[in-house]
Amino acid sequence: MSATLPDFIAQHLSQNGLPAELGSVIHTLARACTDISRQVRAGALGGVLGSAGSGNVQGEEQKKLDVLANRLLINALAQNTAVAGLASEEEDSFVATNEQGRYLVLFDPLDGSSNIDVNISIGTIFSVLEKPAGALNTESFLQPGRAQAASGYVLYGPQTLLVFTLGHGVYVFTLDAAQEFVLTQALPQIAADSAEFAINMSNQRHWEAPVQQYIVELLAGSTGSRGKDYNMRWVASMVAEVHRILMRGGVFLYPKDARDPNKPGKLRLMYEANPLSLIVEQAGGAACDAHTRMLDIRPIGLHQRVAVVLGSRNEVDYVHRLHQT
Ligand code: AHM
Ligand code: MG
Repeated sequence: MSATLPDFIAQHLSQNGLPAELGSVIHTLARACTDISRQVRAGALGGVLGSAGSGNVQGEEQKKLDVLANRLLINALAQNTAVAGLASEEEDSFVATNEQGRYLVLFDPLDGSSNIDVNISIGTIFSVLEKPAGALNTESFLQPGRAQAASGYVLYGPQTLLVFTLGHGVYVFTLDAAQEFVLTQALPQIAADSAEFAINMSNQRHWEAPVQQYIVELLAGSTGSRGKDYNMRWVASMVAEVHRILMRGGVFLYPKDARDPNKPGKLRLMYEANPLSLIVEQAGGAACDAHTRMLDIRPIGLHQRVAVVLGSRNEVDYVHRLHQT
């Protein structure tokens, strides 16, 4: 069980007939995230907290650590000849890197930005796609989540964890004192049923009727139609919510709401929803946008937003059914 990342990757690639370049992309991501972890842990001592004084393409305020993490990832990935191009939540458009590269990497450099300055878990989320033949353009990246060759995240919490899938189950690594990732859990499974939900309740009045109904049922607990009491959590770092669900089940919702008709959700399909949905599905859970299975959505834009419902299969299926009636 205590394999180091290089040992695990070598064995996992050969067992599953996967290309060495895919392993090298994971190594590069792991190394860059080790650097990010170091910066996160330094906090005020490293002068990395606070606002960067800039905005990203989506008009969101960038934190110093958002900018730093983005730079560390771009610099590391650009040096890997297996990476043809990358796309980041913090960049306006894609970045071409190595013409001969086989893979495209998409990432949210630091998810949970509002938690950076308050010492609450944040993370890096990544998605790896095969580059289609021909010239690299935005279209090259617009592949459904089902096509991901790998996805995962690094969670900077009480421990720094690397969690990823190469399409053959999910593996969890813990960063040790020598800054090496060591395998600490293989093939976690998300229970089909759960009694824990995560949603930002402050948006309640903006939700559509099926989500309103679902949450009313959960809040009614054992006195309502669901017949059991539910617990609620909201970290405001999706990466941390997904990790909790991976460890002990639950359902996470960031639903569509009525505030801005141009934004069918807050979260981003390519940098957040797809990579985390692949992790959830690989662990036996389910993910959708309330209507369509997340991994089947045909992307139309790099920064596309989407509604998200993911986690324990029976809860996600139930929310899906509520939207069909
Ligand atoms: P970010 O990528 O700018 O950090 O935004 C995404 C985050 C998610 O991690 C989290 O689920 C959500 O935004 C929290 O939103 P809210 O501010 O509504 O709690
Ligand atoms: Mg994010």
